[in-house]
Formats: sequence, C-alpha cells, structure tokens
Amino acid sequence: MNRYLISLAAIICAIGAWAYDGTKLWLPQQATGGTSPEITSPKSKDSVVAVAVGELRDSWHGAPVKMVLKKDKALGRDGFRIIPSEGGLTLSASEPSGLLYGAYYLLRKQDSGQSVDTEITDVPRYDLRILNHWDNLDGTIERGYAGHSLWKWDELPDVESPRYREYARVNASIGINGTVLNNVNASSKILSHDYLLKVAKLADIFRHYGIRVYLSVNFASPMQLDGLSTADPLDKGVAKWWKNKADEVYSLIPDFGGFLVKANSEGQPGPCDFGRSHADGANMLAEALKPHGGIVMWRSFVYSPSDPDRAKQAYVEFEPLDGQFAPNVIVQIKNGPVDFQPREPYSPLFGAMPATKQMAEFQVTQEYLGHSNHIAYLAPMWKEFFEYVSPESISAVAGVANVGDDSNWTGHPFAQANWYAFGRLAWNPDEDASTIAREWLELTVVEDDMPENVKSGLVDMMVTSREAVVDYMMPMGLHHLFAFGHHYGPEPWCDVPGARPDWLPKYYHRADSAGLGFDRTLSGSGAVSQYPDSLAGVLNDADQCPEEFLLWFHHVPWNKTLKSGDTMWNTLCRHYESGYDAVKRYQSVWDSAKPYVDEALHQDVSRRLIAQARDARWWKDACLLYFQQYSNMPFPKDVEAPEHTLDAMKKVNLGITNYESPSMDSLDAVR
Ligand code: GCV
Repeated sequence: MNRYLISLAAIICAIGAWAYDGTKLWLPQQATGGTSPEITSPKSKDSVVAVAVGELRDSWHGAPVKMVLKKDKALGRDGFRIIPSEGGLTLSASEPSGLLYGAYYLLRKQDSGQSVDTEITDVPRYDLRILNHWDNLDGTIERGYAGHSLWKWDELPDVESPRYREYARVNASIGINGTVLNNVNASSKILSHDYLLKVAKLADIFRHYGIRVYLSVNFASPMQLDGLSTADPLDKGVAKWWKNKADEVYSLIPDFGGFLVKANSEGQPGPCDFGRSHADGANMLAEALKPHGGIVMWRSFVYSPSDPDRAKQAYVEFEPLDGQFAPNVIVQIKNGPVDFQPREPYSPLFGAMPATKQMAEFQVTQEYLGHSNHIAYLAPMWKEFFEYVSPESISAVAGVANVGDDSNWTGHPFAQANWYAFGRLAWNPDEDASTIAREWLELTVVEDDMPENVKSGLVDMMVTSREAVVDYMMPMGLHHLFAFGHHYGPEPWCDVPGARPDWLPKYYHRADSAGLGFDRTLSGSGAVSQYPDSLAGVLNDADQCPEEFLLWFHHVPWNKTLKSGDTMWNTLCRHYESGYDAVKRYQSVWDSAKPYVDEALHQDVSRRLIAQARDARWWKDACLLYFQQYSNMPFPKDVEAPEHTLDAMKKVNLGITNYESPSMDSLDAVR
C-alpha cells in the first residue's frame, strides 16, 4: 500500500467513534490520541496561513505536509497544488487563501476515506463564491427556515458569538469566500456608523478564513439616513454622499467586498424612480467603490409591467443596457426567468449581454421546495442550469443562504447538504451531484459500518429528491401554484382580491377546458424568442419542447398525445403520483439506514419525511382535483385515487402569513 494512502481504518483508530452532531456540519473532527505528522508552515505572519496550519495540526493524520507560499500564475489567487513524494506532501499556493483551501481539501479527503496519492492542482472556476443572507436587522430572515439570524446585531460589536468563527470556518472549508450579511430588501440603517462598526467586527473575524464581507444597500439611503432630497444617481450631491460612505466603510473594513443592490423591484427604491436607468444607478455606486477595489452586484430581478409576460420582463429591461455597466459591476441574475421555482428554464438574460459581467444567483434556502420540512437536494437543479449556461460564460455565483441560528444551522439536517453542495459547485461547477452527495453523507450522517447498498440508497434518495418535489408540486413546466405569501402549500385556485395578477397561480397555469399551461410560443407571449435561435425553435414546437418545460412554454390540450404515447392529462397525473411514491420510498430507504445513523438524527429526519409524504399527497390531491375540473378526464388506473376532496383542500389554512414556515405541529393539525 502506498505509504500516503489514507486508510479509513487508521482514521477510525485515530479519531475514535463519534456521534453525529448537527452543530459540527462537515467540519474536520479533531484528533484524539495518535501521533501527529509534522506540518511545516511557510514563513508568513498572515492569519489565514495560521488557520490553515492549525487545521492540519489539529486534524490531519496522513503524511507530513510541507506548506509553501510561492507565486504561481496557474494557481490564481485561491488555487493550490499538492505533490506527494517519499518525504511527504507538498502543499503550495500563491496566496494564503490557497493554502487554506488546500488544507481543507486534504481533510475532506481524509474524513471521507479517500487517498491523496497523486499530484493534484485545484483552481476554483470563479474568484467570487458568495452567500447572500436575506437577514433583517431585527433578527428575522426573509424566507429563512432555520431559526433567526446568526448575526446578533444588538450584541455586536461587543459580544462575539462563537458561531461567527464557526460560520467562517464552515464556509472556507467548502471554498466560499464572500458573504452578503443582510437582506436585499435592505434597511438603510446598515450603512449607519453604528452598524458599520458591527459589520467591521464580523469582517475582522471572517478575514482569518479568507471571507470578505459585502452589504446589501438601499438605493434611497442618502435620503433615509441623511435627509438628502433625492437619491438620483446623476445628482452630484448623491454621488458625493455615496463616495463619502464608501470611504467610511473602507476606513473600518479595508477589505470590504462591495454592495449588492435590489433596485426598482418589489417596492424597493432605485434609479428608475428618478428617470434613470439601472446602469446609471449601478455605475454611480461603482464609481464610489472603485478607488477601494470594491464591486457592485446589481440584481436583474425586476418585473415592472414592461411586457404582459412576467417571464420576459427582466430581459426586456436589462438586455438593452448591455455594454453600459462599469467594469466593476456584475449583473446578478436568478437562475430562471421568474423566481426560484422548483423547475424553471434558465433565464434568457444569460448570454444575452456579452459586454456585461454576469453572475448567477441560486437559492439555497428552500422557499419553493418545502422549506426545511422536505428533503430536496438541489445540486441536480444547479447542474441542470449549467447544462444550458456554460460555466465559463459567467463571472461568479451567489447562493441565497439557508442558514440560521438553529443548532444544526439549516433546520432539516439534509438541508446542510445544499449549503455544502453550493460551495462545492461554486468552486467547480463540473463536480458531479451524486459524488458531492456521497461526500457530504460520509462527512456527516453515515457511520463507518454502513453497508454500501444502504449508503447508495441514501445517495440515490438525495439525488432524486429535487425531481420528486417537482413531480408532486408542479411537473412538466407548471410553476407558481403556491399559496399566496408563504409559498409552502398548493393553491392553484388562489385568488386574492387586489393582488398583482402575476403573484397568483392562475396567471401561470392558465387551466381552462382547452388545456393547461402558459403559451409563450411565438403566437403566445413570444418569450421563446428571448432564447438563442436554435433553442427557441425547439421550445416553440410543442412536439419538440422537452416535457419538463412543456407547460412553461405551451398551452397544451388535455388529450394531446405526448412522446410517451399517452395523453397530457394522464402524464400529468403520473408525475404527481411518481413524486408522492418517491417520498414513500424515501421513508423505507431512511428506515434501512436506522442501524447506521445516530438515533436522534434518525428520528428527526423520519418525522420530517412523514410530513413530506403527507405534503406530497396534499399537493397531488389539490392539484389533480383542481385541474380535473377542467380536463374532465378520469384518473389513470395506476394513479391512487385522491384521499381528500377539493373542498377540504381549499379549506386548509396553515395559519401562517408571509415568509413564515408551518411548524410540524401545525401541519399535523390541519392534515
Ligand atoms: C428578498 C421573491 C421572494 C422575496 C424575495 C425576492 C427577491 O419574490 O419571495 O421574499 O425578497 O424574491 O429575490 O428579491
């Protein structure tokens, strides 16, 4: 055996038995006993190097490691190289952060039982791998399902929660190097001096782990904080205000990353309020940040009624601005054209602005995929995005965080895997979703005696889980069938007097006696024409359009025969059934894992799976009974008859409002 082969047995001896503890996530377990190999650190006073050395000294059990800092263009800022030789491993990097990522790489390999016996060079695809927190200053989290915000603003800057350091460490261990601390629906207070001192305290902690801090800013801050009469980006006083504010920020946080902006969207102020364009607004902020090396991430999530089809609106507003943004502006685009639905085609803005830097925004928190009650492993969804949008065509990726102050950080224990997978894919979008799932399981949930067939059952459960959610919620391209406000349960019938039509399910599903789905063909809303010609032709033709997007792009007759040879109605029914069946199957898969996972963890996930199965049934019954009123067709024989009536489904009231998540007890009570 190669002397540097890291054997699982050795690790078990060194570490000893350990129980799953959700608080530790996938972090390296500290060694107890055994001899530690020599770790030679480079001559550097940099605190990031000190952290990297400390991690290896605390937890590494393999060959001696020599850490070397030397400029190597091929490694960029964050890349590293590991070369095994008779004397041990050499870990080299151009910058301290590269050594840190290399250290975590070694520990990940060790803790998941893999060897490091060949040379490897690992360079991240993106320089900017960033989490977006939608955390409010009052401690609540918009669309957060894992407790309150980690940031204890009332206590900062005096009190340093130990979780701040843990948070930075966890992110660094998966390659994340930036965090936007506050909600894009931003309070201008975050830019007040008092709050900047609090932000600076967090930045001081995160810096040791190579994490830069960014802030979401409210475009009307000059008016709200300092009483300026306008926030017009072309007004000299406004530009000066932002310049001074940027100077103040950098005087407190020299490595501050920059601003994230949601402007002229869902009631947020923006340059359009003053007759200016998004580019005018972004460039004015970019100018203020430029001397300090900061960037502006300007979101394209806008949907003013520039076109009757909401899916077209961001493109209509942004595509004409191509080439007008300053070099330190990146336009941040949600993966799909509407809003983080369980499945959307990619946003056609990607690739449509060749002279503009673009970044993808994914949602790690499960706003539309069962909150923290459902298993929905999202790596396959993000991989699907990269099948259409080449990773090279974008400059960075952001993920809306699913982290809160719950003891296990993410609510559902399996939701940790989404945080993990986001980091791993932001580093390398070519990684395989099931490899990441297996790695996460090995680092967290599974104990070492778990048989391979049980482990692969769990991997399969994770990898298929997002498709299962799509199937029982909104298959075949259906979207936004959610209850108004909380986005948890089904309400295809939902009608809220006075609400924007494009916040209501009927706007999207368009069910009638003729069929189902939104006609976005050339003879409908024309949204297909926003895609490149070769794809637009396929999407425009109901016989060629991939089935998973059929009802996104077409209004399809209920009895139309699809490629499978069956009618649209029967196919739809079977998707709902298949999603529900998958969750029942997950319950047995999880049962089979019982002897090999921690007992409390097993109980926790089992309880959530019971809720998920009930929710899947609820979705299936509600949607199929509702649509059947229009199809007037019977359920296929292989689809279980509904357990509920449509009237009963319409009466379900979770008693929660906007942004809240139902508790398990409230779910038990209503279903
Ligand atoms: C932060 C959706 C969500 C909102 C969110 C918004 C956005 O509309 O429901 O909670 O607001 O997206 O991404 O800005």
